[in-house]
Amino acid sequence: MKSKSKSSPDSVETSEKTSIKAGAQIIVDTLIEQGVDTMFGYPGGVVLPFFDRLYDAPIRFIIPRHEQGGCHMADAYARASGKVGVVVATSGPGACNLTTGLATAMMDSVPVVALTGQVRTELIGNDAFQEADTTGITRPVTKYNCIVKDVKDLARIIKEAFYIASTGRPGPVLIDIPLDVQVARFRTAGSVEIELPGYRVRSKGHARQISAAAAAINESEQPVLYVGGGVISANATEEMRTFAQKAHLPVTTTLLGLGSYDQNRPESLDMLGMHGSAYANYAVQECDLLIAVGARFDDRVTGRVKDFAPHAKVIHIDIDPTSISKNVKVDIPVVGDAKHILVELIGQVEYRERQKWFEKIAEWKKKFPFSYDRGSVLPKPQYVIEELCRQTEGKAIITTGVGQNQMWAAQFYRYSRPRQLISSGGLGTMGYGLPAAIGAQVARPDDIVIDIDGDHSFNMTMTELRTAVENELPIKVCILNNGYMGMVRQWQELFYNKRYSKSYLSNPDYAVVAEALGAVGITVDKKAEVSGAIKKMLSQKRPCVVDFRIEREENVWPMVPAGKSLNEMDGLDVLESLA
Ligand SMILES: Cc1ncc(C[n+]2csc(CCOP(=O)(O)OP(=O)(O)O)c2C)c(N)n1
Ligand SMILES: [Mg+2]
Repeated sequence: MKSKSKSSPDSVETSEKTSIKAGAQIIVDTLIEQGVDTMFGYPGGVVLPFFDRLYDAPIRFIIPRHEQGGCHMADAYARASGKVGVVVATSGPGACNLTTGLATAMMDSVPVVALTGQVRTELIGNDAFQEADTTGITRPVTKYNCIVKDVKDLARIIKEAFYIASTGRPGPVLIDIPLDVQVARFRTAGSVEIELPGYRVRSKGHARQISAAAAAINESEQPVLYVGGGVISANATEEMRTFAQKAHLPVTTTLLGLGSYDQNRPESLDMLGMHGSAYANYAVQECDLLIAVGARFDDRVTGRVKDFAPHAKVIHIDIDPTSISKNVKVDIPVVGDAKHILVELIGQVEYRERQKWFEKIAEWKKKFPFSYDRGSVLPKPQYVIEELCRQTEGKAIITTGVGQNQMWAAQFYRYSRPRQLISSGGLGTMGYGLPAAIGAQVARPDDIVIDIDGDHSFNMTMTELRTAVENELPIKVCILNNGYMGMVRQWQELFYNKRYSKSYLSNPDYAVVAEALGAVGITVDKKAEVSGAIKKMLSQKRPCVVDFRIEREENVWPMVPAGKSLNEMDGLDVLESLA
C-alpha cells in the first residue's frame, strides 16, 4: 500500500522510493543535493514558485540591489571559496541584468550556475510580458546554457549545470526554467544521473609531452615560469611551489595568477604584462624557455604578439585544448589538469643553479622596482595600498574595481596565497569590486575583505553597500578617489595630447553616501591621515568606506603601450629615478 504523507504542498511522498514533486521543489532539492548552502538572487513574477520553495529551505539567500551585483557576488563567492556560485533572476530584465556578470565569469573561467525564470512555454516567442530570449542573449557569455521544457528533465539538467560549470575549464552555466515547468509535478525516484556523452574532460596530461617538457626545462639556461589563474582554479598552487623550487625557476604571474606563488619569495617576478614589472617583462623577452601554466597569453600579457618572448621555446600546460597556440605558437603543449601534470613534472625536473640568469634578474629588480614619490603632500594611491598591506600583514582578501586602482592593487599589495586577489581580469568590469567583496566575505566570514576601488568603478554598483549592511558583512571599501576615470585620463594624457575628453565626472561625498546606506564613512585628504584612517577602518564591525582623495594625475608605471612589445615600456625613467 502506498503511503501518502504530505510533507509540503509541493512535494508528496508516494512510497519509500518515489515522490511527486513540483518543479520548484525539484530545483531546491537538487541545489541542496549539490551542496549549495548559499545563493544570491532577485525575485520576479516567473520565479515565484521557486522563491516560495526557498521560503523555508536551508539555504542562505543574499538579495542584491541589482542582478548584476548578484552575479558578481556569486562569481566572487566561487573565486574565494573554490565552490560553485549560484545566482537566480527572473525573466526579461532580471536575466538581461545578469549578462555583464556572466561575461565577467566567462572571461575569467569562474564556475557559476545561473538560474533564470522564463515565461510559460506556450507564451515563448509571443513577446509575452517580461519575455527575453535569455538563452540567445547569454549563449556567447556562458560555457553552456539551455532551457528546460519538461519537468522530468529538470533535476538532471541542473546537476549537469554544476558538473559543466566546475569541471574542465570552469565557467558560467545558465539554466532557463519556464514558469509552467516550475509548477508542473513529476514523480521522482531519487537521485538522477547526468548524461553528457559529448562532454569530455581530459585530466591526465600525455606522458610523452610531459617528458618532453621536463627535458626542455632541465636543459634551459634562462627559463621563466608564467602562471595564470588556471593554477588557482585547479587548486594546484602547492604543486606549483614545489615544482618552481625544485627546478629553480623564476615565476611571474598574470593578474589572475597573483597569489598562486608567494610574492615574498626571491624567485617571484611579480606580475607581467602591460602594467607588469619591468623585471618580469624583460625576463620574458630574454628567456630561452617560457613555461605557461593555466594562462592564456592574453593581449594585456603579450603586448605585440609577434615579438613576444622572441628567443623562447614555449611549453603550455592547460586544461583547455582550444587555448593551445591560439595567440602564441606553442612548441610543447600539455593538455590536462595542472595539478596532475605538475606532480608528474616534479618527479622529472632537476635543480639547476642558473646563477647568471638570476643575477641578471636581480639587476633589473634593483634598477626598476615598483615605486612612487614617497615625499608627496597628497596621499598617493600606492602609499595607501602599501599601508593597507602593512596593517593587514598581507593577509587580507582584496577585490578591485577596474582602471588604475586595479593595477596599483596588483603592484603594491603583496599576495602570498591563492584566492586572495579577486579581480575582473578578462572583461575588466568596472563595478565588480564592491559586489565581489560581498561575495568573498560571505564565502570567507573570518577574513578581512577589502575592496580597493576607483571612484567611477564604485559609482557603478555602490547601491550594493546596503546589501553588505543588511547582511552584516563587515567589508571595507577603499576608494582611490582621483575624480577621474584615471586609466582613461592616463591614456588621454599619453596618447591624446592631454585632451581629457569626458573622463571627468563629479562625485558625491562618499562618506555621506556610506552613512546614508548604514555603513561607516571616513574621508581622508591628507597623507598624514592615511595610516590612522586605515586603522579605524579595520576596527569597524560594520561595512566601512574610506574616501581617499588621492593625487589626481598620478600614473601607473611601467606601461607597455598598446601594440608595443613587452620590452618597450614607458615610465622606466620614472621608476629608475625613484629606485
Ligand atoms: C563597465 C565598464 N565601462 C567602461 C570601462 C572602460 N574603463 C576602463 S578603466 C576606466 C576608468 C575607471 O575609473 P575609476 O574607477 O575611477 O578608476 P581609476 O582608473 O581612476 O583608478 C574606464 C571607463 C570599463 N572597464 N568597464
Ligand atoms: Mg578614478
